Amino acid sequence: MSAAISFFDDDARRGSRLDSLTRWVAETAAHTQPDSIHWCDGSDAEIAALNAQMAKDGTLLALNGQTHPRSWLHRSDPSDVARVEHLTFVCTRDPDDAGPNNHWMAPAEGHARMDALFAGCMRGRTLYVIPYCMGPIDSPLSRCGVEITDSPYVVANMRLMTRMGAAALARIEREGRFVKGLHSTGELDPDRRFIMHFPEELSIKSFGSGYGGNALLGKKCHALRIASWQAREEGWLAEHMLIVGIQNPQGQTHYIAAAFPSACGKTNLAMLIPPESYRQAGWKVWTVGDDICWMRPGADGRLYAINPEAGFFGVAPGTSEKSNPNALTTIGHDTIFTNVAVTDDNQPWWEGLDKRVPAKDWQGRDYDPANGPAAHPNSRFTVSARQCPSYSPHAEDPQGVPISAIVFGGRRGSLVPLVFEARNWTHGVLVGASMGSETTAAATGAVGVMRRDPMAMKPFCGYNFADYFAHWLSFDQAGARLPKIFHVNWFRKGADGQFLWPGFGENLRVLEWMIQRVEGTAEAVETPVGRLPPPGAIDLQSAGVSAAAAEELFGVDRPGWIAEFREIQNYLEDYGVRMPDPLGVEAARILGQLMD
Ligand code: OXD
Ligand code: MN
Repeated sequence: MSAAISFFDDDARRGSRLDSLTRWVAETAAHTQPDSIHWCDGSDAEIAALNAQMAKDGTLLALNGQTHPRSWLHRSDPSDVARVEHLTFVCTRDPDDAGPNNHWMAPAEGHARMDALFAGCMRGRTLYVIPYCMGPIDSPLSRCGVEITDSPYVVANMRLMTRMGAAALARIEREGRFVKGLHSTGELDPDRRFIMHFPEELSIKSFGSGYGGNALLGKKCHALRIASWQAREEGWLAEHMLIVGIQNPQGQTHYIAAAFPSACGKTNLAMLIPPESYRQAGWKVWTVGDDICWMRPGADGRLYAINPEAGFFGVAPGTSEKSNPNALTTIGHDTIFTNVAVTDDNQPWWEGLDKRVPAKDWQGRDYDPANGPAAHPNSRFTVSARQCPSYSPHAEDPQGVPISAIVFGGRRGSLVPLVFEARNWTHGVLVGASMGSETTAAATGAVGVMRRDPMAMKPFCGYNFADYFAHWLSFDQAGARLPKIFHVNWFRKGADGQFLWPGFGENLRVLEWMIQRVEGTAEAVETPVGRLPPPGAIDLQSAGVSAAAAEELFGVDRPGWIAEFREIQNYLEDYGVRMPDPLGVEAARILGQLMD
């Protein structure tokens, strides 16, 4: 399938708006020395040939074709299973533009380091050129990019995760502007691994990893880090949020955008199945996206959102008939599984799926519990969003869907109530900016450590958080009809270490209260930290929550919150003069009320 440098020979392309693309590809090829170049058109024939090649060389292992038609297992290098935040850099001329929330390197140094790694790295390999569009191909909110990679696994994943191929190339030709992403798996050596972003040049260089978040450059690198920069320049928001439509029995749908750190249930919430009584009453849930949301004010002052992705790169462990039946149906065919275990009849398996005992673990060893979990805790599935039974009929609307509510949520074992509403936009921005969460397996490093993860963007904001919060505040303008902002905590634990809230489908009870607040039909109780649902506003009994648990879930522990707000103040102050004053003023106001 390789060969074909024909694109360069095509005189029709010369002098077109693709000139800069063809020049970049030629320069990259001269530098990386691939054996051949392949321009991806996104066709069925192309992916069939690529899959056959990967099956032959062992990159992909065919799964049970009866139970999982056209699905594959990929086992990554055991040292390459998650995002590497300590090796991820934002390279801006002024270090303050990257901010204390990013690792920084001067652009010239970043390029020099990366260029040294890339020199000759594609010898013996094919260089793939992947033109892609983040967002519906005909949406004015979408943005295009081109990834150059030497990994066919990346090509196969990008085909599921983005609108990739001929149509994207045509849009790039029309617009002339695109994000440049250069990727090589290199030798998969953790000591020769870097993910560098150059937002001022709209470019990315990633070397030494084949893991999704490091290698599928359309996702975290483009759609969050570079896009957040582009969004500030152009007046929109690029966020680490799912988008879900909640249809009430009257047939009205409210769209909610919700930010949670990685591996905190975004996919589950995006595909929620209503509790039985809600289903009978006529509630429906529609999935627009499970990870990334691009939002822009529309002519009517509301925020309109698209999901820039075309697929799901979801965490497998914990996905089951109970937790997320929609996801299980979605991944029933045409799916790439990465680092899951397999059963003796070659079906994909992970912890939390069911009671079967796997035959091989994620490294292909005979399963032995002494070696740890059978599936890697950050094992993933990659699948087209169109296979999702709850995929919204409006998910591909070019103008996006109007957002009624924004939800921020962290993984907090204590203190933070199940839900509260922010008083206004500024308070809501503070709620997002001060979000804390316990770390998960989605990134390398310790798991379960509480850290500030503002708007769930700590690993993903491509510029200084202080400027980012100022950008968020700037949306509060005359004529704006902004969504209400809420905070949730599905992960609160009791003294016995057990979760107090059942989560999953039951979360709809909380979303219902939010929607009623948006519609002006539900009450709320004012507290210093925000507005809480009054007793009885959420049917906790039907969710199986005891009165004692309810008291904990909605309690406001003043000494605990005073300590929390002191920490928040210190956190904001760490950003120095760039931190917008309204957030400090709001935090001081709340602290004052807590101490009254
Ligand atoms: C992801 C992540 O892959 O956040 O979505 O790590
Ligand atoms: Mn994510």
